[in-house]
Amino acid sequence: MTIDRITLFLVNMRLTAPFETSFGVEQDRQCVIVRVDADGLTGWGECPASHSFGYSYETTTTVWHALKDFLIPHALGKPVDIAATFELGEHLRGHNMARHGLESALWDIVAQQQGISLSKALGGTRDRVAVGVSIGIQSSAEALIAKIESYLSQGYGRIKIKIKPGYDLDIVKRVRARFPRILLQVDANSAYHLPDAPLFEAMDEVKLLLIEQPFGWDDIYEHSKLQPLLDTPVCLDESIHSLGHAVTAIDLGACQIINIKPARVSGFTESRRIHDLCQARGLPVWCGGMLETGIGRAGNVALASLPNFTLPGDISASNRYYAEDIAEPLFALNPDSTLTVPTTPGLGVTVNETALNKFTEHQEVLDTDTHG
Ligand code: OSB
Ligand code: MG
Repeated sequence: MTIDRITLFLVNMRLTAPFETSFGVEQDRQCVIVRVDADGLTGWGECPASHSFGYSYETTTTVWHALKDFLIPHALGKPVDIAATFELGEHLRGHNMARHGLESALWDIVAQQQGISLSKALGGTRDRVAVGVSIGIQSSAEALIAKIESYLSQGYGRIKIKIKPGYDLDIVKRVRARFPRILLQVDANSAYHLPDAPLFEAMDEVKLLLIEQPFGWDDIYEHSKLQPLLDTPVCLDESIHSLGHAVTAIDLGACQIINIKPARVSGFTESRRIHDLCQARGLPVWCGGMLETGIGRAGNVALASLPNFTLPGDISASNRYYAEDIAEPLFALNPDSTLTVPTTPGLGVTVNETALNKFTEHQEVLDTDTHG
């Protein structure tokens, strides 16, 4: 394809409630939306970085820089495909969320050109994907239990709770005592270190589905020392940025499950490679979330339709995040705790440009005139 024009949107959308993790609290969610116009078609992607550091070193500012000053000038006005864009992105040595935003928009266009859904284009095999809900840190155990009750009554069949030092074993035990049979998992977002291993050994009795990213955001070694001490599977999120990291983690026995977020690993191309590796090595994967708008959510749903995504994803219904979204139709929870995979060509959602403009703080058009 030949890209004529790329438009970047700095978007700010208010979450229906603040979302607190071990690295901070967020209510006004910034992201960068990428619109690509090529061969008479329009594709969309989302870079779910935040206004500030926390989950990773990427922010909306670094994403903008990587896209505007490097990726986009090299992509405009000459024939490009997804493989070439992936190779180009490798030169960045990181900035995976920026890469993902552009790559997603290209996948959207390629699937439209083939007249198939993104799910089909990626090799998806399911028409519905199992999902759960990720619940931020609450003010008390009672407040957390009330939230869980509310999400269970909405039909969510898997609950993930965020933990941090001082809000961990005791809270998790109280939740388990109140809900003895639910599918329950925890996410520490890198808040602990190896000397905290006894805390996680004590969690074995709580019968969690998995413990997500207990140790450093870039650590694999300490996790490899923890996993053998536990019956509960360790799941890596922050530490896995590439296929190479996944190979290292599996070879070292650092985890038994991997959370794949396309934005964290540079896009759908690398996501699929990690998916295939895990399938061959016997590890289940699931699709994580980054509080995406309907654009990023559609991509996550498509990815989660691949066969080895056998655990419920952090891809909740649109109304769990935003009162008003920028893409339609909204994703709604089915009674069996699934979301339906779109079947129309491409991402399968339509961007509501009125809503997009309303939430856009800044926008910039880059085209072959500016980057001839
Ligand atoms: O660690 O999975 C995480 C949200 C923002 C950043 C990191 C994480 C999360 C979530 C929410 O857990 C997942 C979602 O529902 O989008
Ligand atoms: Mg996580």
